[in-house]
Amino acid sequence: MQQLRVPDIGDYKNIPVIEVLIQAGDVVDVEQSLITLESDKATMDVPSTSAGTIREVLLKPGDVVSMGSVIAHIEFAGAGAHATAAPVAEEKRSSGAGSAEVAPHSDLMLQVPLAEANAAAVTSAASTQSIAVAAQPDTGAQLAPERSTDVAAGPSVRKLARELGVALADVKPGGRNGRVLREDVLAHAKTVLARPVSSSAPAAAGSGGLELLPWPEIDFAKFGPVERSPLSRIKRISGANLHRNWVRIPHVTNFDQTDITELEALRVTLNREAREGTAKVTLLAFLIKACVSALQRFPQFNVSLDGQDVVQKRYFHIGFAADTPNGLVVPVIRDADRKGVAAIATEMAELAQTARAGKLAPAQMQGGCMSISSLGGIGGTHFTPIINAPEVAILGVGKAGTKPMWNGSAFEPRLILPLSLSWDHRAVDGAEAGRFLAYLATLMTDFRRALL
Ligand code: CAO
Repeated sequence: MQQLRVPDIGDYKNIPVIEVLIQAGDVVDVEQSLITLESDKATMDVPSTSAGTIREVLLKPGDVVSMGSVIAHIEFAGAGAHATAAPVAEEKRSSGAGSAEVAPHSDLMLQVPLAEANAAAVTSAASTQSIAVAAQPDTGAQLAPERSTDVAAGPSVRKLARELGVALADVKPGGRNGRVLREDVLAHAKTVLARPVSSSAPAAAGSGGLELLPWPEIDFAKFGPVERSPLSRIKRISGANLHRNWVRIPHVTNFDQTDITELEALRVTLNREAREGTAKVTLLAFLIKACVSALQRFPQFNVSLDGQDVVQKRYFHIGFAADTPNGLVVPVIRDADRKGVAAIATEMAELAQTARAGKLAPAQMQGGCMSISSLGGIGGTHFTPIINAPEVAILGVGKAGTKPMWNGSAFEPRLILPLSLSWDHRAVDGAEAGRFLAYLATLMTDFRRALL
């Protein structure tokens, strides 16, 4: 029988134990967390330096400890089990009967300011989530569960939550001061697993969830010949993301139109005069530039929501939906504010080609501030594009057509481009969206304004 003690924890003394993660009878491994301590600056887990069976736990939440305090009595695992230097060190320690010969500071599993620990949890939670829905074409950390940064929990609890794919923010805390404990995470995971799951939609989360009927199971073959094949990988990934975005974002879509007669004339001239081998200047390249100007003028659209926080972006990366043989992808033009229309058109052509070859790297689809979905080359007027979270707006572009427009004294034929703007009503209001779209329309009619 040996003693497990609190190692060197720097200058800290009399630190409260906020969680005891073991009980008598538990079999622990080296590095397994025993207790969680919380000073005014940091939360830290104290890991075991030995493997074996816990015979007695000497601490409870609320006790205060310093270096050398005994945590528990452990009976070592059989000879050879987890043979590391740690048990030896432990033996020496106990034979020294309470001497200060304790594990080094680096034995602490984690010692970081709470904010950093939370940030790490958010990032990892994001990656867990993206595995759950397959890869995330865009967005990374912003897809993390909301409010995770506000949750009080020790590092080992965060680790457990990450491993189980549990969003800490969704867990009902059972500890003091709203602290989420290990048992809370396990109980939450059990409850979620026990819920009935419909084949088409995630289970309703708590009260107020979508209590949808199960997806109908139909034998289509009884109506006629059918073939069955799995969805493409891109469709599975984008489908899961689109579904989440559609369900979780309160979308509103505004419609407008803009007179692009002069711009189209300029575009045609530029392409006629273009040197051999240069990429065609496209309408979409102008639209990307116009979106940058609109984001600069209305920065409330260049944000992402992160729990109760608004992340204001100071960069201007614009995504564009590209139709590929395997499905929809959204490559991103980075720093579009620092690029000219011709450079953007060239980059777009390259990205679209890479996308169609199925060779886009994940980084080429990340970091967008807003996206554009253009169906103009195909047809249709207005539509309601789904916001590419964590962006808060997406521009839908329809097919331009010549329309009779009243100029104050007569009708004249003008080239009119239909525009749709879907926006997240949590981030922006209707009046702002109206102004954003009206400004964008004005720019497309007179692109000189983008210079202002
Ligand atoms: N109105 C009328 N014509 C348009 C137009 C518009 N809004 N936009 C483009 N066109 C015309 C162009 O003038 C061009 O004609 P010419 O060859 O005669 O010059 C033709 O359509 C092709 O356009 P383009 O080469 O400029 O390509 P693009 O910029 O329109 O599109 C890309 C590039 C990658 C966006 C497109 O190939 C694509 O994948 N579009 C589909 C996007 C999509 O799937 N959106 C839906 C997402 S939600 O499911």
